[in-house]
Amino acid sequence: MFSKINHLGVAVRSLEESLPFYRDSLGMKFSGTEEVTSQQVKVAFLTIGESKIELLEPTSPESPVAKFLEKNGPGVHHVAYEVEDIEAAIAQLTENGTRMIDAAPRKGAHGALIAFVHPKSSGGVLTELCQSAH
Ligand code: CMX
Repeated sequence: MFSKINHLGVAVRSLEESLPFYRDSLGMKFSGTEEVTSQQVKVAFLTIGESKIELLEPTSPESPVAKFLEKNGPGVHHVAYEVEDIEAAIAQLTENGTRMIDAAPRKGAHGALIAFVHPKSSGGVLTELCQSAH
């Protein structure tokens, strides 16, 4: 059901200030920015080999990422797993007693369908299910 890690999400105060470390110092490939209005974030994706990092900058003080930054400061925010069928993955996790933040998929960056598991149900790690657009 879970085929691989799709990306790691990193909360930042400013994409512009955070990009040079990943793009220039680590040499990751920067594939542009996108605003995800449903999540109140602006994201930048960087890739190295098959691995991706998603930098997340809040676009509103109500954004989950703004609240995270206020409490913890910048840092790793979530782990996203690739799933082939997100509805089936949500159904299976719910059946197993896992607490979902999203009972139904939402639209994420790059046209993917996403849904979050509550960190209280996943050992304190905010966990995202991600069904990539093909
Ligand atoms: N990782 C781990 N724990 C987290 C967390 C995170 N990223 N964000 C919040 N928590 C913890 C808090 O520390 C808190 O724990 P304690 O009760 O032990 O203090 C608990 O979750 C509840 O947090 P809260 O601040 O009281 O509640 P919030 O209103 O901030 O909601 C959460 C928390 C996880 C439900 C909310 O952030 C959410 O719905 N997240 C999913 C959506 C999201 O993060 N979107 C941004 C990324 C979008 C994208 O990738 O496109």
